[in-house]
Amino acid sequence: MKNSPSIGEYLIQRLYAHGVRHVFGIPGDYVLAFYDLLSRSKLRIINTCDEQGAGFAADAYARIRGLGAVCVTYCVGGLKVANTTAEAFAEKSPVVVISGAPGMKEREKNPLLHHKVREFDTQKKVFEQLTIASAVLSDPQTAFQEIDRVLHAALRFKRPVYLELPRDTVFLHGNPHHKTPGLHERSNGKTLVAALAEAEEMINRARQPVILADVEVHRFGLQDQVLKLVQKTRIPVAATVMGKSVIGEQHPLYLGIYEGAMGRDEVRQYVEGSDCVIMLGAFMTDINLGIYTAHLDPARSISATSEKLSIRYHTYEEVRFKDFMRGLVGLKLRRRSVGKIPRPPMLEVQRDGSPRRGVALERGTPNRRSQGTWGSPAVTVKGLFERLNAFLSKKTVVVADVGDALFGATDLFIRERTEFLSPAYYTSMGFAVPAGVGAQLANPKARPLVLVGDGAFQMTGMELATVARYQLNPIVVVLNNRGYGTERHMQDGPYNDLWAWQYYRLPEILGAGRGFLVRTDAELDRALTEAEANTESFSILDVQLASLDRSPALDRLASRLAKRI
Ligand SMILES: Cc1ncc(C[n+]2csc(CCOP(=O)(O)OP(=O)(O)O)c2C)c(N)n1
Ligand SMILES: [Mg+2]
Repeated sequence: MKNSPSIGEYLIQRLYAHGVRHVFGIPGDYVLAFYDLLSRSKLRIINTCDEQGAGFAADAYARIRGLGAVCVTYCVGGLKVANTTAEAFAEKSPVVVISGAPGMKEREKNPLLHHKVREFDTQKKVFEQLTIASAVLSDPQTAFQEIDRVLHAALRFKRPVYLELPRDTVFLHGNPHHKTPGLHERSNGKTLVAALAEAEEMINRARQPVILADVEVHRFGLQDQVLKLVQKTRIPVAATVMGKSVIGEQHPLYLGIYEGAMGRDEVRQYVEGSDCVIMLGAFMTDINLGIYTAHLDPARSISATSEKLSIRYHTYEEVRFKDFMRGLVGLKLRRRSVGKIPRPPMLEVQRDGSPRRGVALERGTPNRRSQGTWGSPAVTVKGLFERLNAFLSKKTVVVADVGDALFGATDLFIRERTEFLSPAYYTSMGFAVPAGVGAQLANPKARPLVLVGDGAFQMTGMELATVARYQLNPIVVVLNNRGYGTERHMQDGPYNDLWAWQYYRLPEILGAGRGFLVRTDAELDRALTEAEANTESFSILDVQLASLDRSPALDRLASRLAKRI
């Protein structure tokens, strides 16, 4: 079978064909052979400090480019990406987990080899639970087919997959007669027509239709279709937290984020008062729906996802999400004259921080505007987000970690579509710094604005070393409230305290980057201006906040969660 590529080569070829250009990970002896192949291929290896960092980076990369890859050694590396793979599964991100493993010949007589947990297939069994498809590439006869099957599943379902490469099969040649199948899947034509007819009738009859755009619009690259639908019909559009930024948030028909009773009241009333909610790619999670406080009546809804299409109480089988979306845009839909829609109060903070008109981040904890060291008021969470909002540009991709970084960021106005990344549903801390690495490599034109709490930063913030190594230039804002602030508002105790790092001094250790200590509004303005000008390296802003200060959005959430514990 010499004329065919080796199993390792074929895997690399297929990843490249699907748009992957970088593979994140850390080598180990079980995967060294494949690393050698990778290093001689068109794919670039990105070495992170820790496998979890590689997993989060690959997840962010996959969200932007449509497929990402992480490559690790057996168990000690593989099990470290179990959490990031779980996140990719829960939030629909197509990450290919490639793990090295003991060779098939080494497995005979079940010896105790290093890194083995219980059985040789223990890691594979773990990943079966965390992925949509998996395979051990142990047989050269079927390996190519298995690679195609597994990658197809990642692309079809936008979920992670697992490929295990025993170290003695990497260089074996696969089936020379193998033909890579296309990815095409068709809708059932008649069902599609019937579904579109029902949708047309329902939308045209509706008094106040509204579009609710969610995560799958992003994952399936259907942002243009949603925009066309909105432009053509002038039906207002809201997004969920998971779908945040699928439509540019400055669009005149954009209502804001719908999060049930957790979000802004005007948006909730508009969506829940609608007699036809067109839910596109909607993923009904508790955070998305404001801890199940949302009231969406199926009798008044159209819901299309990659897995299911329902209109009122009817379910249509075999209709692809993409076909339905394209069909919707092509329908004869009534063009609405836009009445009064509850536009989000626009933030009009000038880049220099003044004058402020119509500031939107309403409510929140009363501003304790204590005087900072040099007469400028101390920074508050609310003030921080107002300034960040004015700071965003078309090139910014906002990457928000769990905690007030995420809650505060939901109220930001993202200029362009699809420029907001966050683990808003699975909510694993430690995402943002490594995700910033993945995001910038996936789209080198974008500059990540990484928003991260001090607790989350202590988990994976040292991936700034990876940032330095690959000469990336994110602006990292550490919301330093000396503890697990989000939890303090639900139930406080010494377990929510953190050791106070001097985050702004990390550039000294890393030998790269610029650090800023930020205590006042004036220091914040100066730091943001200088960070923006510093395109040569990363910048880290250590923003010191009062430990109980919080964003208006967290205010809304905390009061709801507190009632549930
Ligand atoms: C990996 C992980 N561990 C624990 C939690 C539970 N948790 C949710 S928010 C939070 C505190 C976050 O602290 P920090 O990053 O400092 O952000 P802050 O809430 O202070 O803004 C914790 C511990 C989690 N979501 N993820
Ligand atoms: Mg904190």
